[in-house]
Amino acid sequence: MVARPTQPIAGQKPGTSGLRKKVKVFAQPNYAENFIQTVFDVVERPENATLVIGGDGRYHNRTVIQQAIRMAAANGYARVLVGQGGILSTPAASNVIRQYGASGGLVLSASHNPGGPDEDFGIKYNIANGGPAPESVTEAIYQRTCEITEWRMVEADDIDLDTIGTTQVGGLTVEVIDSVADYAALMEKLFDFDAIRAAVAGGLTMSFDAMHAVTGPYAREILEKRLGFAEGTVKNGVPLEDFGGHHPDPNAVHAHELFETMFGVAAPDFGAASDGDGDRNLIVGKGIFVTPSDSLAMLAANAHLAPAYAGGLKGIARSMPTSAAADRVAEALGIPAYETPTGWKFFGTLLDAGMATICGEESAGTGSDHVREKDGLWAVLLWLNILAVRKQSVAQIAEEHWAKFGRNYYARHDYEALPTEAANALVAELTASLASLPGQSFSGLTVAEADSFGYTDPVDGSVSLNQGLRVLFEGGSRIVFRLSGTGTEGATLRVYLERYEPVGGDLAGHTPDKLADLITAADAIAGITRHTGRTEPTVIT
Ligand code: VG1
Ligand code: CO
Repeated sequence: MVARPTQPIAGQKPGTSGLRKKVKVFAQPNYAENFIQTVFDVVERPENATLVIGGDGRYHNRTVIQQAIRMAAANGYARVLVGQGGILSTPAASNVIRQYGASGGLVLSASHNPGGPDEDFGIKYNIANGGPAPESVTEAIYQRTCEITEWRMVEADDIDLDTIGTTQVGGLTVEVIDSVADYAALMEKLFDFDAIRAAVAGGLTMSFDAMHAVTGPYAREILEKRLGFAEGTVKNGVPLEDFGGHHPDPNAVHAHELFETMFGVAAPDFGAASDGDGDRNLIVGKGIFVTPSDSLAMLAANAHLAPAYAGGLKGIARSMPTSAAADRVAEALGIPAYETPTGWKFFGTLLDAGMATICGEESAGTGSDHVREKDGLWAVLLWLNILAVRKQSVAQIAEEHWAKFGRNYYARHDYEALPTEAANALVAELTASLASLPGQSFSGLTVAEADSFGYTDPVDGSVSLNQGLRVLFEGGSRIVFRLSGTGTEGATLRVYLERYEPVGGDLAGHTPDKLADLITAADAIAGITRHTGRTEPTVIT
């Protein structure tokens, strides 16, 4: 064992989902090592603990995995489970942690951020329940990064990550495991694969864009091999270190080919995509985009059609900026609805306590109590299970849903790569004006309430303040403003726009038209152009 002296490195504070920085930052001497040592220093683990390691295959993944193995060997772990080729999707890593009783896992990913030598890398720690470390743990990690004086490793060669099998690294047993097998087996337990296979045999077609990211091998195995979709159903199925030069972010901008397919003449019945680390899902039917907030509501309303959820749901949880569509389903089902801050880490306590079964975020994240992460392919398979049982199109299912519950027109406008000072000034000024907003009107909309969202976890009582600024209008429309916690360049302002159209109203409208007054109001309320000089968002999702 060798101990390497080091010094604290500023800025190693985990954000919404782990520590994300440019590869060039991570590749600096001691950068990844300091962070990993810090994790090993502060997290709870028994003697002889098992650690799971895997990533989304992006550039720098293998380097950090080899170093993490040498460090785990010097830090008292008994066993490391690592995905073959260094690959584990985020939901698969969550499953492996749970299934093998690991004390936690290192998930190496910057998710939907681009990859490559000049792009992004990330490290996230998940705890023994398989979920992202809660704020108490990430805060302890951060404090420790400010005090660290040495990190430890054993002197050992790189192991062969590509061959399944067991290697000794000092006293540590390293097992390279199949990245896909356990996850695919879990999916077979949750869903009615026979029904989906029958639908495929009967002509159901789909297109899945893996975006050259981690879901390629999972989607090929499950969709093409086990469910019988035609070869070629999975597009961009080979994980690449730079995702083919694209952003592995499943939205209309970065997955535009899928949109063109699904809105084209030869569209298959169902279209989907996932992100860099496989925890997000994009759902597009023939000629219809399903917003993630609507998808959450529709999945919750139909989940009983899949075997794992046939007994009903215990509750539905959504992040605060996610539309209230899921709340209406919860109300109809007579189960509780929870509203949490942004980020999957806030769902863990509710899932562990059996208070919620299905959770979702407007950012294309949906999942259930089968793991403790959002799960892109899980959402795709639940949709397929529902399509197979209901024998209707996505459009029919959506229309019937809106006819029953009303429709929450919804969009998110992102202003990316803003100067940090401008974004902070906008937030500070808006925060100061919140108290004066109620009663004022903007583009014909009157503010009913305005606040800064704070959350008290109903299970452990922990409090998280300043989780987004909410402006609620009379009649149920809403604008939320918050700054992203996952970016690596400047600041990103997210503006979430929502308007509720009740049953009997205009349910077949065009979203931009329906939100036009809110878009104008957002600028009037927050001074977006005044602070940032921007007149248009960079991305609309
Ligand atoms: C974004 C999303 C949030 C999601 C997070 C991690 O965070 O808004 O809903 O949980 O990314 O997703 P932020 O702070 O940038 O808004 V992933 O798939 O990038 O790990
Ligand atoms: Co992700």
